[in-house]
Amino acid sequence: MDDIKANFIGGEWVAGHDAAPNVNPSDTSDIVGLYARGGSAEVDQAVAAAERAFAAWSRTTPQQRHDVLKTIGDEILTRRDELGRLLSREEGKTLAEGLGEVGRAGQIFLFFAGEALRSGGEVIASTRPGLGIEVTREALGVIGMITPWNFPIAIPAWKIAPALAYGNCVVLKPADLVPGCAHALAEIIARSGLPAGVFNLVMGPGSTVGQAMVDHPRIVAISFTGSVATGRRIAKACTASVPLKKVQLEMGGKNPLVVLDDADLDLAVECAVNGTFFSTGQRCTASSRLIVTAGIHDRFVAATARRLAALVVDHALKPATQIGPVVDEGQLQQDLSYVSLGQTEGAQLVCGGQVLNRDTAGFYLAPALFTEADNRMRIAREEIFGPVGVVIRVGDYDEALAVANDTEFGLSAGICTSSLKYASHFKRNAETGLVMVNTATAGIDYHVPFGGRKGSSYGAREQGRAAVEFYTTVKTAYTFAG
Ligand code: UN1
Repeated sequence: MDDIKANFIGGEWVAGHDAAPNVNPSDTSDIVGLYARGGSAEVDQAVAAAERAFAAWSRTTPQQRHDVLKTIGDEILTRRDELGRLLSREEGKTLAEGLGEVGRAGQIFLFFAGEALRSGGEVIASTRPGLGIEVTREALGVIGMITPWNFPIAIPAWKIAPALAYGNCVVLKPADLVPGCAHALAEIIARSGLPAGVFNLVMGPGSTVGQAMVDHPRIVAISFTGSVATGRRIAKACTASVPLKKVQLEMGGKNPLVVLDDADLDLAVECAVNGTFFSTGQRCTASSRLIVTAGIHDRFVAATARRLAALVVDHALKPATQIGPVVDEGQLQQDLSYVSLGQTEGAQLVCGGQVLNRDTAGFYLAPALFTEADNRMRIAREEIFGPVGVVIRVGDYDEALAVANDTEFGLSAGICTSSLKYASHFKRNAETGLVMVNTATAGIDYHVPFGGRKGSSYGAREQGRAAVEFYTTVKTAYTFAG
């Protein structure tokens, strides 16, 4: 039996009560490792350690915080190949995608190393004589982070890095399915010079570890990325708890990619294939609705179907692979049930949607494309989170925009067009946090705000300079100087 990878609490590696195997979705006979599972006792210990560490950490100099974050970022980038392999092995995205994600995680730590040095405030004249006002930002305290399986290192990085940069302490619970990258990140953080207790890792299921974090009275804020149903439950619990918790939620999407008659066809197909199917469609930014005007519709569908048929779906670590497996059996069953639902609802399955057998036993699904879909169908309204594209035919730009916005979600929206007029109008009128012109709805930069509107996101934006909003609280200080 392998060594059990332990939780990291108060600067020590602590075994859980229990351990679970981390299974490779490309090859279920390959066990990545055995990972400890904690419970509410471990969450209590982690929060206590983080609280003890907070007073000193929140008063460290920006230089100290910069140096720690830079050390973490540098090690991630130096070990990019090894960590990228681990990521692809445990999550199933292709090696190129795994390497890209690890690079992103490293750069996020370097970005926030810089931000630690740049934090400042404002001095504002009072409306009353003799008074001066300073507006400054302070760390919150102990922050709980609950992260999903689809970005096992980038999402933990974009929550942890700003939290530490602004002087907070952290308890991280990574997705139970993919603890490997979070554990590797904890090892890197453990030797970065960060004082004991500032960062803690408690692995395990959301129903126990996540719940204990959400219920914990000494956790002051929760940042969560995951499903809508869980996000809503977390928001309720955070606003019902005493004291109230600050909460940030990044949840689902049903992101539209509009393709207009005047689009560059090759570019539009590229955007659709990348946005809808890369990372096996398992991105909250995936273009799961392809809204196509009538004049280009048939050419677009034919070219996209040809591209899909040629994509190599196989083991994530094989160099030729373009689409890795679905993450696990449960997700595969969900994808398959939407493929059959789409047919029942009357959409036409143009290609894909069937389970594929490969040399290794994994969860392989042929990328599926539906046409003749109506925006009222469930396949056009619910997030599938798999390699399933849904084409909706529309008459013109106005109808395309109306359909694009007719959704409970609002994360990302894209348009492929050569018209400046339509591109500009779409940028202003898409009801989303991200808007993409002639580029895929998924795949974002690490140094700018990320987040959505409506049912996709709640609370302050993540990433870039916007991250300061969630990870600090504002203090307005008045001084009477006579
Ligand atoms: C991306 O599209 O590059 O869970 C990032 C997700 C998002 C991140 C998407 N929070 O898919």
